[in-house]
Amino acid sequence: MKLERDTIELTLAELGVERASPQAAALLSCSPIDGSPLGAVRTHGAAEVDAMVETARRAFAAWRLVPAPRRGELIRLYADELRAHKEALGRLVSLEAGKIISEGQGEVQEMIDICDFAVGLSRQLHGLTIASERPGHRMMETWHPLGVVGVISAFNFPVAVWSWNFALAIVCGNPVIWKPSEKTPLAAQACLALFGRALRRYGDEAPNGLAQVAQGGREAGEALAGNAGVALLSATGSTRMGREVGPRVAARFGRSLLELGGNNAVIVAPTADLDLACRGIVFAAVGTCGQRCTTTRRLIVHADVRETLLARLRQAYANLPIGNPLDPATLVGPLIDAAAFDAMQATLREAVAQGAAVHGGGRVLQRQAPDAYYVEPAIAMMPAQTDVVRREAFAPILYVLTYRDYDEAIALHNDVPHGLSSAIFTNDLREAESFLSAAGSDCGIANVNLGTSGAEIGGAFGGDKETGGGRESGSDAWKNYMRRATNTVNYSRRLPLAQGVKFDI
Ligand code: UN1
Repeated sequence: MKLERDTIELTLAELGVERASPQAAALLSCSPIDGSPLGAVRTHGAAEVDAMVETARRAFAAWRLVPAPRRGELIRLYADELRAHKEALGRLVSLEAGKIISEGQGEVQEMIDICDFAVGLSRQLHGLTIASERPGHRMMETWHPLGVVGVISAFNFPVAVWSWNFALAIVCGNPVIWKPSEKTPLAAQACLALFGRALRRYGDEAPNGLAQVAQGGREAGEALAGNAGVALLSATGSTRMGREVGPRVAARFGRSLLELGGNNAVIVAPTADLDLACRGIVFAAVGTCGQRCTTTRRLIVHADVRETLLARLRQAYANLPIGNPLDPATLVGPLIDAAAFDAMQATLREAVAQGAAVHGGGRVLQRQAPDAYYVEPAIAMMPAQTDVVRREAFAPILYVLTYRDYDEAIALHNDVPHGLSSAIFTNDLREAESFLSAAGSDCGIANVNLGTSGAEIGGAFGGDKETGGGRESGSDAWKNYMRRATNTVNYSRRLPLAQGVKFDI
């Protein structure tokens, strides 16, 4: 398996991606498809990130005064660029992150969807009018732009997750500085280049510095977290990363929006439609090679349907087309890199030590692609929810646990540190409603009769506990990017005090 240079060069040229000169301090991007280099970008040190914050602060002073619907127009133009170059940007996502073509395209579609959502929102940044207890007074709530927004994103959604933040931040009046994953720097350059085209069409109402990209590793991320000029830092990645970033931002009373790990489970009840369950589980467990934060990692199946469901799952797993993600017939592409492969193997060894019977999990296509890491997704039958099951492993490993009564299933379900996504397959109304109730799933996303991954942008995305508590994308997530002012206006000729306090002078 070898990538054609032409595919790479034409894709980057269409998107207008500039690569670093060989003498610059550079970060090399390699494709997980065959390990070959795609190109390098210049990295940015802490001082440069600080300079970006200064530029963004100046941009903020101007951009916050542009009426929100006009700000929306810029995002509308950006969505035009994304529509025109969806194919190429999706291909770049596949080349750089190893996603299958349809998921790479889907990621760009997710960007277009959030842009459309943000354009509509730009006319709906509504506040409330509140009944005042004082005569001749009116109270209201106003939402103002917040300030510079920093975004740290992960390799597995190299463009969509940034765009959730970016599109909303821009219509809310805020410039954005983006620190993409070190593993997917070119996708970020492409997004920036396409935004540059939208800016040129928009004209000079937009200040310089609305979108900037800080490439590099820890240093760039730490600089964003530590700089008091960054009003909101939205960070997607591991819980370990969140533990470092969150307190650093909190120490300077900045705002953070954390979207960290997940250990998502599917419960399959005795009344479940097993065809539906099988399809929902396989997509969510092996899609993106198990590298979504919403990947199904645990299956909690009722004893009565366990054997039937497992037979179907094994059959589906045995027929999975694993290989080059650019081939439209492929469903499972490669892991991101060697470290991901090693971590998966170490996790499987640990699972065996804790009593697992493991099917699959081994490396495949090694001869065809010696510098890439293709694996058979694994199913691990567990005797109990042991330590290894309670940890998030970013690989296609599906742990199987068995239950007999519904309460036991819910207890197992919630007994992990994370709280991102969850699902139940059942045709029993009581179980379905109970799963969605306060006593049911403790996750930010809870579904009935569909899998844990592949959320639409219209809902709020995120979860609680060690997932970090942030909510991005749809619903009222825009409020993260604005500050709220409570305003009271006295239109009377008296000055009555609240709470009936008397203070006559
Ligand atoms: C992520 O894995 O970080 O719901 C985001 C999903 C996608 C987003 C996942 N829409 O699976």
